[in-house]
Amino acid sequence: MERLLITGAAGGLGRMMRERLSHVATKLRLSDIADLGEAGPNEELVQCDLADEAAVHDLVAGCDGIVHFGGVSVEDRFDKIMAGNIQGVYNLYEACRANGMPRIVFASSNHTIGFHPQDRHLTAHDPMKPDGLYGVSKCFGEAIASMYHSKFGQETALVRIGSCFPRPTNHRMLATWFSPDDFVSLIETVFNVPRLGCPVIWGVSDNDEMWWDNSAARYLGWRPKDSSSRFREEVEAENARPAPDSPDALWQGGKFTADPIYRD
Ligand code: NAI
Ligand code: 15L
Repeated sequence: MERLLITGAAGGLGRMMRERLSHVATKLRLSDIADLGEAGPNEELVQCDLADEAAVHDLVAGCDGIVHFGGVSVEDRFDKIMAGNIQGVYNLYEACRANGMPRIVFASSNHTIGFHPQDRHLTAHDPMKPDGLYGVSKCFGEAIASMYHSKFGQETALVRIGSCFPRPTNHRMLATWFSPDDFVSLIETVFNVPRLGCPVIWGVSDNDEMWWDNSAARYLGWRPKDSSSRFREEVEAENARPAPDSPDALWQGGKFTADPIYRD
């Protein structure tokens, strides 16, 4: 494709993906509210607050695909979540509707279903059970994507990311780890398949312990190749096993289930 927009490009995932996705498009348009550093040879940098509707319309104009990482990525005050993840996602979908409906990879989260217990195996059709306001905002993102698909045909991959970091660092992440390489191969698939639709895709590697069943998205032809198993010994040596009655051992969303409602 000619131009791929990556929002949230100054964040953890954005920084990991910036180089890894440079082959996907002739130009990468990288955006964040935060500083993005120096532009590389095929990069355009645009500082933009997702809550600013006019700025998001300009940001999306001329883009052929979008990887939407931008927004609040953990539990926080509602006003902050509302600006980035609710107003921001509405602005993004309206900007796409006005600009040829480029395909979107939406960085949803396991915290949409965090209050399901770890011994429950989930498919894409199981009910949401968000574990905080952050999780609720990702449910909103999935809902708006679904509505724009049904009403206008806007295609979005709703990737419920487990834990996408260079390596798993605790016991829960042995089940939730999504390797950056597997995420890149998923993004390549999303932009290459003839028909995407608006599937929920579990963003998880082929880990030994598996809570999520991706069969509803099998038509895409994507299969993860990595597994957290090669890190198991290190993770077990570095971390005590969580107590059986602790959030990290009970709930798929782990510690997020114990977060308060932040107000100040
Ligand atoms: P991050 O917090 O490191 O990056 C998010 C970026 O969004 C930041 O650079 C921040 O400045 C930017 N941002 C926040 N509010 C904004 C606004 N109003 N306007 C413009 N930019 C704004 O998070 P990370 O880990 O890179 O995650 C990226 C996306 O993936 C997030 O949407 C997160 O919810 C989602 N995700 C990440 C997971 C992971 O394992 N890293 C797991 C599940 C979901
Ligand atoms: C998320 O949704 C967060 O954005 C990320 O920072 C991790 O906490 C991840 O979930 C997780 O559950 O490990």
